[in-house]
Amino acid sequence: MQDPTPKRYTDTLAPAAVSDELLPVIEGLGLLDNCRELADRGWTVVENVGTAEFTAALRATILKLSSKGGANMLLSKDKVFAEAVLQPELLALAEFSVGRGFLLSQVAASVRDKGSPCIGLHADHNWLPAPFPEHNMLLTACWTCDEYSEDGGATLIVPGSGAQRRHPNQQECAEMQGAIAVECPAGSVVLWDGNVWHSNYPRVIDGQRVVCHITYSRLMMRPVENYALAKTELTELYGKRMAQLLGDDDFLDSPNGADYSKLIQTFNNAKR
Ligand SMILES: O=C(O)CCC(=O)C(=O)O
Repeated sequence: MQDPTPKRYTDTLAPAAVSDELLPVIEGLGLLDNCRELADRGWTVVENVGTAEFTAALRATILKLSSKGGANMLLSKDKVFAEAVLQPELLALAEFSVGRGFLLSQVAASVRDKGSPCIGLHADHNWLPAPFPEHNMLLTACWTCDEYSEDGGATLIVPGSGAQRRHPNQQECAEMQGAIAVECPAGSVVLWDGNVWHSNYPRVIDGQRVVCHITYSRLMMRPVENYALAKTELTELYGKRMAQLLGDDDFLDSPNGADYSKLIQTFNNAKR
């Protein structure tokens, strides 16, 4: 008879380790080197994810849904996004990086024309206080629908920055010393952990750089109890501090996609 009590771990898998259960999946997909790169330098590129037709469909759908340089809250807007977030390569690398039972955090898109502004140097652990933990909390996967080149406005990375386990300061943001462009063909997925300092280059050539930005997060720090259905009533009854307790004071978990009006406030709150 099967033991009805599930095995309970008392240890924690080391940040760079691949679990016994995940290893055959990673090996089967040929992603062992990508795991090593994520662990050692904090970023990696997987080329030829999905088919060229899929990437073309993703690009066309993003362009259809985007306004003012992008779109967010995309998962339920077209099946192409569900297919993207469920790609076996992405799921395997997300489990490696942010742990079994990881969550989808965001499905957004950017469309960058010639002259589009740069996003600015940052680490995606932006709502975590420094020093960042040893285990990664947030994995970003950028599906490139166009070739990534420096002139084309590719993502830039500061190699070695992740080891500092902190946010870049204002001088580092201005200087971006040692930054390199991530160069890869359309149909690649560029992944980085929450520690790596990154931004993007200005696009100086014609045409558009279209990218689907997917983030996965570790499962922890969600509230134990979910008051989403009672939130409006509780906030009306008890006011602003209740709104904060129920997550209305930050840009996370917003019903219409990331609420960028609260972005700076969120990042500041996380550091105080
Ligand atoms: O658009 C890019 O190249 C960088 C995007 C980025 O910084 C992010 O998704 O955190």
